[in-house]
Amino acid sequence: TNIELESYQQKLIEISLASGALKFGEFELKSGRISPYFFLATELNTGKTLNILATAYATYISSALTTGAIPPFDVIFGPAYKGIPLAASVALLLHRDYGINVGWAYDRKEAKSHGEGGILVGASVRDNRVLVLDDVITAGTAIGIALGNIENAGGKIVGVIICLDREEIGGGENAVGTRTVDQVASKIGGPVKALLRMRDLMTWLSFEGREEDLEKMKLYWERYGAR
Ligand code: OMP
Repeated sequence: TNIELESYQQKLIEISLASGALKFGEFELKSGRISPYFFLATELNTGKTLNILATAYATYISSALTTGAIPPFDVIFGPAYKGIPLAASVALLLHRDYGINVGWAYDRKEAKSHGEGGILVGASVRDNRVLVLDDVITAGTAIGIALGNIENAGGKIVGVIICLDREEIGGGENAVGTRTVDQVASKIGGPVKALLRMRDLMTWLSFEGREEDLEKMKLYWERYGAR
């Protein structure tokens, strides 16, 4: 085992590689950047792999609550679509394994014009403290939509937990040189934490002796990494 990584991190990296959720190669990102790696959380799509992913979130969250790394919250929120099963399964594990009972909620991509209406579903966020779970933050576009939806519904976002922080500088004219996660953190006035960061993947590659992949990661870091 690699002593620089927590055991849930190590497990998550290994199951992600084995299931094809984490790949090294050449990939075009939403932002247009060409990346030497890609993480696709939806490839963790069996009971076994979802268990490892959701357990990693729940383990991190319960310990971060204890240390004060994240503030207490009332509702776990998973942005559509990929965040929805995450919010549900992590809420379940927090209760089952740690006795922490919180609500869970998500947004729709399109507002419903009939029935219950509205864009948010599940536990009410109004006047509640909301912890947002998501898969990946690169340039911060995807998460921004969910944050807006929660605020419009009267929720107080107290933090964001993502699976992978690509540790890139944000996009946009005024954002040059700032870490995307820091931009999000200052917007919500709370912590943005990750189960894995790009540097953890590099630690793992180095430990495994995968020099070629590591070299490409370093080049990408030089160009887009938040130093
Ligand atoms: P931003 O909206 O630029 O922050 O990118 C985040 C989104 O990009 C995620 O919600 C994914 O849809 C996608 N993505 C990944 O899933 N994994 C990656 O490794 C990189 C990206 C990406 O395109 O940046």
